[in-house]
Amino acid sequence: MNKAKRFRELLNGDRHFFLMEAHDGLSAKIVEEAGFPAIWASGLSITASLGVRDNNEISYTQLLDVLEYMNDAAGLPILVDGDTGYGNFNNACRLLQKLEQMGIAAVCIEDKKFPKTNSFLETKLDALADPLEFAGKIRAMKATQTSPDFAVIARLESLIVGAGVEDAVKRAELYLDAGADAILVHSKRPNSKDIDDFLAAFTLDVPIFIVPTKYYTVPVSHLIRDKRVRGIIWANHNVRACVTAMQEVSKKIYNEGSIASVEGTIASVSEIFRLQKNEEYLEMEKKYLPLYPNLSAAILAAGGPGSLDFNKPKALLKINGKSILEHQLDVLKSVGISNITIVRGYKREEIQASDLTMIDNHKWNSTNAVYSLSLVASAMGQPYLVLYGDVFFKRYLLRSIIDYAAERPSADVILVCVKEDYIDAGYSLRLNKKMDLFGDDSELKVVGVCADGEGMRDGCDVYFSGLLMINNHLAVKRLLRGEDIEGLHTSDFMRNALNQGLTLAVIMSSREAIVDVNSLNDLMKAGEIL
Ligand code: SPV
Ligand code: MG
Repeated sequence: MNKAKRFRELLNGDRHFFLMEAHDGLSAKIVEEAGFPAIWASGLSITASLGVRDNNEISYTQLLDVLEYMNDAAGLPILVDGDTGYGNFNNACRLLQKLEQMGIAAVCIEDKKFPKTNSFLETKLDALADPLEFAGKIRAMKATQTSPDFAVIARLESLIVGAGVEDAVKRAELYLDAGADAILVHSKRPNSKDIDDFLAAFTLDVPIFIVPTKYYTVPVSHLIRDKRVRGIIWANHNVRACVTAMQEVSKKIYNEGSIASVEGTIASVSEIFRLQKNEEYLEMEKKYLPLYPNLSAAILAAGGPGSLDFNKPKALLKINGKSILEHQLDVLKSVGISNITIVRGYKREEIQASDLTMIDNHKWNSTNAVYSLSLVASAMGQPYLVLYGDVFFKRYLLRSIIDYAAERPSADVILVCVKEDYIDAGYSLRLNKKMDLFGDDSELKVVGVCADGEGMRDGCDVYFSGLLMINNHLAVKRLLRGEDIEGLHTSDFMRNALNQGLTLAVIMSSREAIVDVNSLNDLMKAGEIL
């Protein structure tokens, strides 16, 4: 439901409601969080917060600028203090058009001459607008609005300038006849006599707004005895609260030459971030910002279908309608990685992509993934990710491994590992320490490579998943230059790396986040990861 409609429902409801003053985006949001159903965009407060007088010193476009922030920051309908409409009927119509376009719910205009003065400073009888001219302004505004719900509220200043209740009633009737949706009757007395007298003399059954700034001691229960009293405006209390708080804190900091004693008495910086919806930004960043545009990745997709009864490279195996390779490319591209190399082998002509680099492993039938990796390594001039062609994983794992690599340049290679030997790889990796109960994997590294069943130590052995990051690309390039490279398995590569003094850091993942597809069962698991 749009804001004008929501305001219209409040107006037509059978209960009074409170409008709280706001003067900028932040205060509008605070009013909303406090629970109010609507906002009063006070002219006094907005001008004060801008450091000028409430004498039409700002233009209507400057008012619109402030309102745009307020309307964006809060989901509440806003009743705008439109002063006298910023000129004659024509200016008031232009104001209304712009407010409506912006999604503002309602405007209140007061029957004074332009330029106006704040009601609590006004004493001159001739400050009042000609009633017929003001009625014409309302008629023009109501004829201008395009939605039926936008509300125009006519504000009576008769009691402010001492023109009396009779004048106020006559004007109210005129303005309602011109199409006003409600009346605001203003008073600066410290008691409710003006309001009580007006309500007694005025007989039409329309919604009435009041502003009890000066008669704040009168209980609300008294003010709402007349069921027509619909909107009660707390008109300036947020700007006044700000002034007191800012004066106190500025004085204290100045006097003490320190901020130490005020910290803890004022909103925390994180509260400011919360009000600014920083969380929302972080979520959007995750979705839309290319995080790692300069990073490269290699996909080792030379292998055949393995034990799976399938006549294509395993990377082309489909999960939920898309091949493993397509899923891998999607996830890489979603974090901004577009510099991607694919090592092809078995049925290499079936793997095509014009925007990616292809390297062919012609010896795919007699070599292992390490040989494919060596072909990539010789071409790489910076750190890079490596995805075995059959590994399937959640996107956050990429971020974990990349961020880990950036934070720890001393980690030469980073391996994503799992606790379970579901891969049946024939080897396990022995870690420097036992995983604790909470899975803290900071500073985990490989200290040995064990053949299967070779004296497993409880909690110290893990399995490589098929996702790794080569952080020290130069050292790995050297390591993969050996003559025996064609016969090496992944476990040999790791042993050699340890022998050369490289650090193989480990990030642990659960099986719910990464699957190496070797069987139909794995295929089903991979489908669940999506
Ligand atoms: C305002 O809040 O700007 C008002 C109400 O117009 S008053 O200040 O009481 O005139
Ligand atoms: Mg005002």
